[in-house]
Amino acid sequence: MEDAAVDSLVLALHGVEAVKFGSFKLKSGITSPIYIDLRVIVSYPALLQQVADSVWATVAGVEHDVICGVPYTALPIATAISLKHGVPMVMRRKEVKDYGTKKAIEGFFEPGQRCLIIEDLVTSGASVLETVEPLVAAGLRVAEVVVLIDREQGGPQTLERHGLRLHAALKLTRIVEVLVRFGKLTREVADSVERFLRENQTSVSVPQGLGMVRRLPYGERAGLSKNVTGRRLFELMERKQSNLSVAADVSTARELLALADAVGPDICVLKTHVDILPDFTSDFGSKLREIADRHDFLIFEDRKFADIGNTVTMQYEGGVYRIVEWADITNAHVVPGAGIVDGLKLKGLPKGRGLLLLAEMSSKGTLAKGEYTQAAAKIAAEHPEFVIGFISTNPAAWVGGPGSPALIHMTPGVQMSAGGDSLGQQYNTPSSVIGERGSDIIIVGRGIIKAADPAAAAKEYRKAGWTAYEESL
Ligand code: 5BU
Repeated sequence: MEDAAVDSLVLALHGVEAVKFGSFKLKSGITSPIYIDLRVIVSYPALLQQVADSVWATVAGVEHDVICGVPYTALPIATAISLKHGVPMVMRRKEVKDYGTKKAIEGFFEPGQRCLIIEDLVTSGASVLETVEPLVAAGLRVAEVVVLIDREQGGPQTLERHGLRLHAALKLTRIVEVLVRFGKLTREVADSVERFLRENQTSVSVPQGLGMVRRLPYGERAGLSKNVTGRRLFELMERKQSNLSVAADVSTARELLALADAVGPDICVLKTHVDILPDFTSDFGSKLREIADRHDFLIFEDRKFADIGNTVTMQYEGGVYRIVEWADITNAHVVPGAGIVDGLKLKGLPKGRGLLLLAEMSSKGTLAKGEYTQAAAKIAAEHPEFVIGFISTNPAAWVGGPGSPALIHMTPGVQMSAGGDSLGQQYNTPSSVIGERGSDIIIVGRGIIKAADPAAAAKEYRKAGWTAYEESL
């Protein structure tokens, strides 16, 4: 927005006391030097139009198919935009808590359409998240939010962690600056507002009751999976009381087979990178299978396919490794689009194999976040017969939560204490991964294989992972 437009809007909002200064007791009990209440703008049609125009100008160029105002104050703003610019609107019913059984969204839309969220004021971002959740559950894609005023108390950061970008027409500090400049506010009050903002930052990492599906026991989830390997995995986790996967990144096939035998009793999945083994031979698969069957675990080749459908069919089945012959599970990036799943499915499904999609990665600076993660979740939901779940790092923070309980979340980057390595790996603890981040399986590599006694370390990780699971039920 141009400076003059900002000045005029701020003065108009101040003129109708939508923005007030003094000493106000908030719902939370905290005393705030500023009070913003935008409900009053419906009484001033010219101001409502000015607000709607400013909000609209803030998202010029942001693509969307429908808009949705966060009830109630933003509804007239969204309506004004809809009427002036001919954009269809949907409405979220605030009263319907259980959107599984009742209609939560009013208006016509097609699943997969992009919905732009319109809000009047963002403090923590919690109200926006409450509106986004049922929209996503109804099949809309949501990645962009526009707000008239960002109170600059942590809202944008929280929304970003949920894959949402916040565009703000006005920021609170800018409002204060304009009012000081026009002599409406003393420097002293302005300073107290700035201090208040600094000292009252919010953080909504996992909002209570939002995005979190009640965690069902692994055993119950077995019946929900539409894939044999997915079902087997849940069943064996329950039977064996283990949600531990060991990343067997040792230097030779010989060492790998010995490690599999040593940690076998404590794991649900052994994860391999066969392309690092100099002594790989064509009987590797059958040898590993024998150990897996004896100790009751599944084999996951962490191949991270990333090519077009036609190429991955050949890479999955052919070459030296013949992955589809011996690996129960493999994984794929979604960067090529859904065709990669169709390609792998062609070879894997007849053998009852399962696929994990890389929705997030554990490495620093990963680009697999936000809209990309949401796209992976959507592709998984569209292929339930073959996709058994995700590689993810914080599914509890996903828009709409970890998704269907039929899908499993496996998380790498796990050690007993948080930290990282010198090449960008980032570690979280078993209790954080399972208890707070909503994942189902911990994947542990160096924490176990570099331990003096890997078998003993596996037992410890198994206990930590399982205890965190039981506590989260
Ligand atoms: P570590 O030694 O616990 O850091 O090993 C982690 C393993 O998980 C290793 O085999 C990685 O290739 C693998 N991994 C990962 O660390 N992060 C990811 O996002 C994905 C796989 Br996908």
